[in-house]
Amino acid sequence: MGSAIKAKYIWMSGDFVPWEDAKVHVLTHALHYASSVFEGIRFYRTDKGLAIFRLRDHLTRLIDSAKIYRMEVPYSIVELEETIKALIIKNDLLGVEMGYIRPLVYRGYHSLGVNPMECPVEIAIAAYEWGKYLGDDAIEEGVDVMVSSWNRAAPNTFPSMSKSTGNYANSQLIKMEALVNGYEEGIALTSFGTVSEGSGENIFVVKKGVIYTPPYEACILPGITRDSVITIARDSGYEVVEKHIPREFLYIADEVFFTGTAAEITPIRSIDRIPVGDGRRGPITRELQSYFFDLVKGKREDKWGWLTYVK
Ligand code: PPE
Repeated sequence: MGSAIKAKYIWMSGDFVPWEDAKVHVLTHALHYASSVFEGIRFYRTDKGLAIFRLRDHLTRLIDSAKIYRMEVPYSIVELEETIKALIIKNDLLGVEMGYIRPLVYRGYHSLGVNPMECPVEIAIAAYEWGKYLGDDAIEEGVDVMVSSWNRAAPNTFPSMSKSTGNYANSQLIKMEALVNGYEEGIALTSFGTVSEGSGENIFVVKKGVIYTPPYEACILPGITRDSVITIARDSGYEVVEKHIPREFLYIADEVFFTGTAAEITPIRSIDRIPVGDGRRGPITRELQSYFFDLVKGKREDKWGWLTYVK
């Protein structure tokens, strides 16, 4: 078991609260009914100081996620941006290699019962040092994954375009099943049997030089890393196609990889014990990784204005 995450402060609806005091009442609505939405954002060390990756896009998605659940975030994007920068500085994170920001918008304590609308909308933001997601070697060596026996939620059930905590009950089933069976991660299918995404990652498949990824209608989270990789791949001259992917296409692919804020770009080296390609990270995956890591670490021109410097 890894050590618990920790930093100095957590920002809670306007105050910087010492880490160990950042608590909620046990009758907080979100704890009972998953009435909360969140974000995961990474920041990296660059030569020009710490840079947060696509901060504005993540905060926009946070507000959109909340809107779907009729929650109004009581702060503007600009206020949240400034708060996050201040939190990173207060937490003494300016010198770290990389870290993670976790904003959470949730229905707080007032009354119980399914109706959330009487409960106040609260917001908390954590920021802490954080390394790799799927193991230290995963970025180079790739991970072994299984196709989950759990599907992603069907359309018009749990909206996948909202990064709602409720969706992560399903993610936990996918993740636990994979781990207890000796895999690092699971790939979930849609209720129609096509490829959807990992428990916490989008998925890309490379075949004959063309890059495929499932569309929004495959009940995926509209990943910001996914969008970054599509943009980077097209900029590198690749054809990227968003279309439904049959399960068996995974087994005959040349390369498969996950994308996500936490997972970054992680190669998949086997699926259900069938090697992907020759069972190692492929050349296109490697090329996109190096473009992506150079960009987030400020070693490449920030063409699309994706970096927000903390200072
Ligand atoms: N799909 C799911 C289900 C998902 O949770 C994530 C992010 C993505 C796709 C990729 O989205 P993006 O980060 O915008 O590229 N998962 C977040 C939480 C992971 C966790 O274990 O918690 C993350 O990567 O921060």
